[in-house]
Amino acid sequence: MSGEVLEHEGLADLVRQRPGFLMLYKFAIEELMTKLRILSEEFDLAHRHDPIEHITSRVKRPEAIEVKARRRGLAPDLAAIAEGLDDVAGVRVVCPFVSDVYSVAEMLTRQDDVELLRRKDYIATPKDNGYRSLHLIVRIPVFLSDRVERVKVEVQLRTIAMDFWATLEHKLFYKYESQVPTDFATELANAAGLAAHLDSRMEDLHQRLRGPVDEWGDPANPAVLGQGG
Ligand code: 0O2
Repeated sequence: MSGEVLEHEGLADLVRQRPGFLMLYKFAIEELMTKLRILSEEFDLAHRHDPIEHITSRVKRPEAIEVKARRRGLAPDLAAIAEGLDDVAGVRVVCPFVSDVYSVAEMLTRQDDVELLRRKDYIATPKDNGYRSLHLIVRIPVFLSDRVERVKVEVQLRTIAMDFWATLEHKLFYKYESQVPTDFATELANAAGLAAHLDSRMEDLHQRLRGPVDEWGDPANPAVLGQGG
């Protein structure tokens, strides 16, 4: 067993022994979920379309933090984890249409207290296996009794079709220990292509049904879909 592995053994225990550490990430998730719920409800009221289908979140388990810290070669302490791991807090936003993914990302990151640290667009440039999603690493303030902490959260935004593919791929192969056999990898990439095709057809229908929109994104002709009044 290498020295590095020995050093990291017990990191999960250290995380567990400091409940305040993971609690900060839980609070950051709650703040972000509130922002997203407000965007969802208000956009729906203003534009008669809810851009968010559902939201899930998780705080990374101490064991998973230990494994990732080791893999990243981080020092086995809490400050190094806070600095070096971007996804201790994770929020996943599932949207109906691809255009919603980008609108939600835009509405979220233009808020004054949301600092965008990194943006990875796996929709514009899918991963080799076919994975598509928009990833944002943001930092948001968490107001505590005696101080303000700025906490990182990974936000994954994707459509229902992207989520379907990613969830099943995660079950089947993600973190598969050995190399995924070529024929399976090809099947997976083809399935991701089908999901992308489905997204583009549904987006097309969505745009056609909405008809022309004014500068606020509202239907220029409110009679479309009986949206008058
Ligand atoms: P889990 O189990 O979902 O928490 P990393 O891979 O994290 O070392 P980076 O640059 O942070 O490096 O990764 P990236 O590419 O931004 O991916 C972060 C997260 O996106 C992953 O977290 C997954 O949740 C998701 N993801 C990325 N690639 C794939 C993929 O090919 N398939 C699926 N299903 N999900 C993916 P974790 O911690 O790796 O996994």
